[in-house]
Amino acid sequence: MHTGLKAKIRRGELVLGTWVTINSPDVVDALSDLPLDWVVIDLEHGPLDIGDLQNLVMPLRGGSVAPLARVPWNDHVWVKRVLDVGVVGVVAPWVNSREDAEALVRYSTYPPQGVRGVGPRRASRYGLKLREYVERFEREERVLVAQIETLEAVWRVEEIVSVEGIDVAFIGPLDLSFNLGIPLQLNHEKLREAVKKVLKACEKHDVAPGIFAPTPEEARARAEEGFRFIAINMDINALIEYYRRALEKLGRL
Ligand code: 3PY
Ligand code: MG
Repeated sequence: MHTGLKAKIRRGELVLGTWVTINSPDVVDALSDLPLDWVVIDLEHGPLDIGDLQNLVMPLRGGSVAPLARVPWNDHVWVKRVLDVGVVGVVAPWVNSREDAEALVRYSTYPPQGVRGVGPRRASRYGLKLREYVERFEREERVLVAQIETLEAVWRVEEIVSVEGIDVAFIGPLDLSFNLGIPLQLNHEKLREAVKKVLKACEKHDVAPGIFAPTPEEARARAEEGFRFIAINMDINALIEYYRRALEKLGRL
């Protein structure tokens, strides 16, 4: 899959995407006509499993929207399985240290440098493009996103972003707010301090800073702050928010 996402990130471009949690290819198919750079299909929270992931990435084949998967955990087996389905990137939750970041890189790298088993089923077009895939993927396509969402990750963010192979450090505001002891207080000073620290480390090590932004206004403000990999909301939240507002206007709420 030649999506060009890694090249855009390397050039320092702003890349916009969204989170997919609804188990229907229609959603991804509809999103594929929009000028999004990526979608993350979320296997951490919500009901999606590995077979669902494969069905959801199929409509993106040959298009310009790069499919990424968030794994349930930074885990060897999960990383291997999602890559074999044909995503170009992996988002790993709770990457808290240099060791966690190095593990993510190793899980997504073929031996002898890494420990990814060789069997890129759909990723290699069922073997038809095996040689091309194994030769190009890590260098030209693979996007590794380390989520920064704990106190430890913020302390150690410099170590995390200095690991070769990490392309994006992505703040998970919800988890981070809980882990900072300020649950759901997304405007709290402590969260703002953490955000600044992540931005600074990313700039120093030339890694793209990423964050989740629930509204377009917030996405714009985050881009102005320096974020380069921004999730503009999530499918199910966008849907619910639309109906909530509509029902409010119609006097039902
Ligand atoms: C979080 O907010 O914790 C996330 O992982 C996603 O943004
Ligand atoms: Mg999270």
